[in-house]
Amino acid sequence: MIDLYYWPTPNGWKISIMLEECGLPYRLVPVNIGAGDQFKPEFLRISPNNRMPAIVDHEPPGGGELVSVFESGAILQYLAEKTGKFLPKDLRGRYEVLQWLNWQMGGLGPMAGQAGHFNLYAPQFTPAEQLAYGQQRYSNEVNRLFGVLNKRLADRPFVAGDYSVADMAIWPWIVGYKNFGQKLDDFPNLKTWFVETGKRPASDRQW
Ligand SMILES: N[C@@H](CCC(=O)N[C@@H](CS)C(=O)NCC(=O)O)C(=O)O
Repeated sequence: MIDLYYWPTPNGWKISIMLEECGLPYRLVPVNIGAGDQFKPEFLRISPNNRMPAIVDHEPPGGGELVSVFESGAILQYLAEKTGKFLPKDLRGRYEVLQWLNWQMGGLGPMAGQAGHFNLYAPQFTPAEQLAYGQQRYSNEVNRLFGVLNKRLADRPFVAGDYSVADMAIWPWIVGYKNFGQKLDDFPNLKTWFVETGKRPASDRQW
């Protein structure tokens, strides 16, 4: 059994999607980040960066003590290694996927998160004239990243080889594209991939 420390956000969805795709039994442990659950000492013991998602695996490969993992990219990699699914075993295929997983972790996720902050959240508290720079900076960067992904998807159905943890990491960060100041019609290859990936049953299971 795996405990999934979870709240319904793009980073949380990545892991619920992977668990569903793998058919692994799991138990949801809600971490209400609006109520401050991420700062509770028992959660910080698992996730010292006070961010969800995190997992605790009660049956780790090879047995032994429980394994806990935080950071969604590391969790996806752990689950892929545990199950042998959605991450190729050969060197070239593996790094093809891992580079795009890391592209999401280091680029798309943080930049889209900031774009969402300036476009959606900050206007509730901050005068509009103070927000334009941040809104433009991060929306432009998301626009660039969407362009990179669109180009990548010009001649392939998935981001790297077969459907993989790279697709699972990226897809939830396209869902809120309007909040990031983007129009999917500007990125036709990305749009096709987004719509098709959204039809997978696991993409629907966002608790
Ligand atoms: N790089 C981390 C980011 C996780 C993250 O930012 N989680 C947010 C929700 S999407 C969170 O827990 N926020 C709580 C807070 O800001 O205190 C990952 O991918 O796991």
